[in-house]
Amino acid sequence: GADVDNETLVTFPDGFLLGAATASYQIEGGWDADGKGVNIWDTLTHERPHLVVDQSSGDVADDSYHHYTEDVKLLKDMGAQVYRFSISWARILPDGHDNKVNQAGIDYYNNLINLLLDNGIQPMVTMYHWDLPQKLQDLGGWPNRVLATYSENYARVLFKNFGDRVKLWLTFNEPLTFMDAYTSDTGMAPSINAPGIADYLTAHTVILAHANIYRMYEREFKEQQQGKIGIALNIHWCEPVSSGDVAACDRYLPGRPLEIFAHPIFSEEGDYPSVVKERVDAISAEEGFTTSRLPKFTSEEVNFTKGTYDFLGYNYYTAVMGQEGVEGESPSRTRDSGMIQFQDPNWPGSASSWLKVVPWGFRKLLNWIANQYGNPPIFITENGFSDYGGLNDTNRVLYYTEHLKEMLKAIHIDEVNVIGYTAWSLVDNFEWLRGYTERYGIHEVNFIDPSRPRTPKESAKVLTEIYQTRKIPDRFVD
Ligand code: PNW
Repeated sequence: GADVDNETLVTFPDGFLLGAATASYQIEGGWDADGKGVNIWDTLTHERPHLVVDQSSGDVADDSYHHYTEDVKLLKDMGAQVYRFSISWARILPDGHDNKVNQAGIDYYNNLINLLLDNGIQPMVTMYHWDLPQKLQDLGGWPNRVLATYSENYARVLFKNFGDRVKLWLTFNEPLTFMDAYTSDTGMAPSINAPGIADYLTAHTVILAHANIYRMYEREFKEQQQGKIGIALNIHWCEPVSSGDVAACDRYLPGRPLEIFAHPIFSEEGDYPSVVKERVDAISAEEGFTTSRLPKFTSEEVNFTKGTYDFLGYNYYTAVMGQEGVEGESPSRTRDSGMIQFQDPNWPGSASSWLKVVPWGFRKLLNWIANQYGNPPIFITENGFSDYGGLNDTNRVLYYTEHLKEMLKAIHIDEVNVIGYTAWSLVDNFEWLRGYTERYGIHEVNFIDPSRPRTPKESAKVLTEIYQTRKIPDRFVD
């Protein structure tokens, strides 16, 4: 590692971007306003409300559709340089297809983008953060490969309308999470139960869609617009239980989640990792499948997909322990991985059952990505902590300061190429199947008051200090 002084170690490099993140369905509301079409989260919350713990929905949420000027003010007051938000596909293309564009949707995002730029804040746009137009789900959703083409058509509408001003793009948010929306009928939208099959089909379509979008931008827009395109991936750090479990964690990292998406796009060979192909093909055969449950890329597709990135977006929240062994039903990705996972009971918790506080996992994972893929530029697109609400969010303050310190060690000591950071989330919002019970905001939102007032929590004040001084304050450094 590099030799660095204590002051540098807690300071953000020049040019490093700091900001906050949100997603359309979680904050916008206006679910049927001004010509927006129905998406799969509208359908789930309206038709199967029991799947959401408090039976709530994003119908109104933070009502950012009507209060976006307040969101921009919060960002401005914090000294944020970048705002990561997502575009609601069905607000732009109500039926999912590009034959019918909803001008009110275009106007909404134009107003938001222009206001951000007027305030010196760079927009970073996620094209897809889980709110698929229902009309495309009616065709089968992501397991249907035709969506790789429809996604490209949607992206073209975005580049045409916003690409003159938006220079940072993410094609997809956490495909690892939304492929699981096809593995259980009590899970996220569309909540379909086809584990070990529809999840792999989803991954395959999403990888091809990402590549289509990247190549289309290269052909039609890049020269003029000069933007950068990435994808926001997520994975928990996997800590081996013992030295005999290193291989199990290696299968978890490459075999299971992250590399399913990262290897075809970021590795030099391209394609799925061979450990994934071998295991899923072999286990499929053992289970009596004539065709492997893992779809195959042609060599043209491997070459077309390889290298379709300008940076890697990464969402870090937590870690797991991994051990050799088999768990999960047959067929399933869990079973395919040949690893048993659990979390150390000594790790501090949060309001979310899956989120334990493991800051050192962040540094280890950043190093793992850098080693695996030749140190690509990494943008931390999400990192955050949940509680049950309240302005005095001491545990969230600690979560942010500890994780930022680990990230700065990765940058300065390990020389990992991290280029930006957006905290999840700017505001309390609709936390998917946990409704409004788990809060991730650095600003509190009063969901009873129709004007949805926003109030800075202690964490917003500390992040403001950090963003303005561009260093971790002394009182958080030991
Ligand atoms: C991310 N898990 O989701 C999403 O990108 C956000 O929309 C979400 O609000 C945030 O993290 C907090 O949940 C995740 O179970 C959902 O491991 C679940 C998991 C991880 C990330």
